[in-house]
Amino acid sequence: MSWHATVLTLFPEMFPGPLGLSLAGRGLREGRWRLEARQLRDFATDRHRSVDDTPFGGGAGMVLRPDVVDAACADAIAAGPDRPLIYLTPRGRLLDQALVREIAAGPGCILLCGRYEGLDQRVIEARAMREVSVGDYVLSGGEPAALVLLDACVRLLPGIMGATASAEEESHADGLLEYPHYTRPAAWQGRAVPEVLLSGHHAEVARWRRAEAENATRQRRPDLWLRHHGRNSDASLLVP
Ligand code: 6GU
Repeated sequence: MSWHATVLTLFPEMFPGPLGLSLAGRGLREGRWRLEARQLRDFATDRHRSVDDTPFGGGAGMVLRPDVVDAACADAIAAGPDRPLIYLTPRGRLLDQALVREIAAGPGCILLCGRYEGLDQRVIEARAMREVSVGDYVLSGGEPAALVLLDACVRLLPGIMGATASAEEESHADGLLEYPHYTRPAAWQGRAVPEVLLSGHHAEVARWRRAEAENATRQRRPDLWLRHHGRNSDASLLVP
């Protein structure tokens, strides 16, 4: 059985979207992973097919009904059990490469995309949903976040990256930002490629790249740098 993603959404037309192209799209057509987008409205029970209602306590916007969402969850769980049920919300834990690895290593996932002001808290608790955010900014719905999470997972699945260098050689895999890249021409608009890259000295190239990755991480992402050092060095090296 291949890695199986079910997306619960009011906009199933957004899927597979960009995941139907490039490496993920090829993987999908080759059956290396499976994607189902289910219309939440199909689980409404009234004749108006309503999925949302006004918030208790007042305020702007609408809230997704727990009964409708619960029925959609039950259906997805029946179609493929043992998958984590993830609610995409800016209130969630920030997605990082460690969580991506964990989800990619399992049987797949069920992704619930929020819209409107939110989702009734009781169904989040009743279904023990994991709440995940893709960053500290606000999207109009969880769908782009679901596409981000799926892209990050799918590229780690066996056979997706093919001959492309190992997925885990890249940015964030070792907790560092990537080193800068160069290709031909060797001189362009008066800018030269760093000498060491033309030298053919593989060990020196590797040393240069490592230093560039570390410098970029220290300067651009001190948060990542601290965590990287916590994991990779002894405490005395934390002193600058
Ligand atoms: Cl998962 N959803 C929405 N609506 N906005 C977000 C997000 C998710 N992650 C960051 N911003």
